Amino acid sequence: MRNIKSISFLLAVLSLWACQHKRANENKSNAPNILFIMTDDHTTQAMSCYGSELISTPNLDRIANEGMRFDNCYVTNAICAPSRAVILTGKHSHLNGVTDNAKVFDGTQQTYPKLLQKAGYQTAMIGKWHLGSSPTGFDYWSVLPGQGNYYQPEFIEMGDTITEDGYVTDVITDKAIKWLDKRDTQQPFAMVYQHKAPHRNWMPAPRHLGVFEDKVFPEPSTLFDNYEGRGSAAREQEMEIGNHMWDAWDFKLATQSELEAFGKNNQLENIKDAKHHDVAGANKREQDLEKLYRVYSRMTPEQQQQWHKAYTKRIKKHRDHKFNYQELISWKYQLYMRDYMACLLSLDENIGRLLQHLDEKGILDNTIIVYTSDQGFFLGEHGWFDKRIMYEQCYRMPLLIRYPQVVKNGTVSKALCMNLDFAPTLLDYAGVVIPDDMQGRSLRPVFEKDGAVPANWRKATYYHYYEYPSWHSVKRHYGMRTERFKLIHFYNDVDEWELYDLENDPQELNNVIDHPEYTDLVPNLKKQLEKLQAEYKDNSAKQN
Ligand code: SGN
Ligand code: CA
Repeated sequence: MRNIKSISFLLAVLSLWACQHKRANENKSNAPNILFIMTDDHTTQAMSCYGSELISTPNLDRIANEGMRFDNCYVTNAICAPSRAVILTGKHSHLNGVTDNAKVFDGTQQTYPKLLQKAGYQTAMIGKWHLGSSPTGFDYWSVLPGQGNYYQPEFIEMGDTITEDGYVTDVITDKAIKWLDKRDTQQPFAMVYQHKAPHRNWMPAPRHLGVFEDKVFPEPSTLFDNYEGRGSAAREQEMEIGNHMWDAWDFKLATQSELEAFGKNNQLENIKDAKHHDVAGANKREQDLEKLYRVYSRMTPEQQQQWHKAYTKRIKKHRDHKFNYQELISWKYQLYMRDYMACLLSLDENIGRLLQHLDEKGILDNTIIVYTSDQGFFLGEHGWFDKRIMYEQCYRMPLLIRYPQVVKNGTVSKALCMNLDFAPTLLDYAGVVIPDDMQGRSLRPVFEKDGAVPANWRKATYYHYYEYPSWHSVKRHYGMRTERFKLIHFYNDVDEWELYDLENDPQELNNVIDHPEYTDLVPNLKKQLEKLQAEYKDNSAKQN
């Protein structure tokens, strides 16, 4: 007995020594590892570390508590591909070429992963990419084609298309962990780990189907906004929960027999291809069912049963209850929230799983962990879903950074930041010279002041959105946000200015551009905006 005890003691000592020895050998350069986590359409209103009462996100909160939370980080162009291209290049859309989702990213241009790779980093890109061309600058890549699918997703892995069993958020994390375990531990790594969730049409993991069906989410105070006091852009958009969401696709209001009948009656070509059509008109229900059927048919029979079990109750209520117009909006808001939030549960779980893995490998603290989303999102504010318009909920990005060697834990910064700053920041800490043509700034001075705004920091962020006419009909606009004011110019088919005094009107309900008390201020702000355009070399509005 005694012998066994001393042998196990000896083994324990040996394995501890081996483990420490291995860690000491790891990553000989002092360069930190980089884990860049980005989700799609996740907004600060749905993160408990930003004060949300809609949902609890304990693993994201952990990154905030052990790092810095940025309260004023803004996107330069609030839509998927453009935001990703800005992050990779550190340059605004008009210079990197991806002004809207239809543009293809020119992968021959300079990106921060390429510069890291050149400096000896092992680089990987896993998950949602959405830039049209194949990833460049990565030793390993496995990306969703286009928007990707929630269930049994395809991946393009180093050029080959493969289909993986499972739920997309879990699969992306499995791939990330697998790559981390296989990499060469002598070199630092930079992993870009990007989720599809919680993008429309908000399909939760099988284990989270139905979890919020009995929950009532608090409504935002502007859910019934009538857009008075705003311009035509706010009135003419197509992103209202009440008018522009689809019963089957968005709210999952389709029965098992309806979906099965649809499958039997329609020989859909290439049924597993989740192509989305912009549809309207008399056969709207058919087209709505088709959209849902395409993603529903990807599920296993068991997953389909879980799906129906989860949605039966809401379908029945929707059919039996007589809603008036207002009640219908409130009801649809609840259905939207239930699925959006359920998608976040698997996201938070999986991010927790990845953090734990880094911890177990002993590399958590020498890894810079960034958490962000490609832009914010409307969760019923102004009656909307989606993004694109330069109002706070979608304009503001979540940004959490954990790197205990530099970033003091539990700190908060109000410094005005942009997604343009991510590349310079990561290069800076990797010890790589920041190229002069990158337009962002390293956040180093902010970290050095524990989040306080550095003396010579920028006074305004710059924005330019181009995708119009297109999905959701948000007009072209550019603008600027200072600590207190937001100035926006809608152009192309209109010529309208909006000014918001965020101190007096944080909900952006009153456009004060023509209010007498702001008359003196407006020309100065316009001048400041022109200066920003000159600084960023953006005269693209004049060409459109
Ligand atoms: C899809 C969605 C839109 C969404 C765009 C862009 N429609 O087209 O609602 O704005 O993606 O999103 S859907 O019916 O196909 O769900 S982005 O995040 O990729 O920019
Ligand atoms: Ca997005």
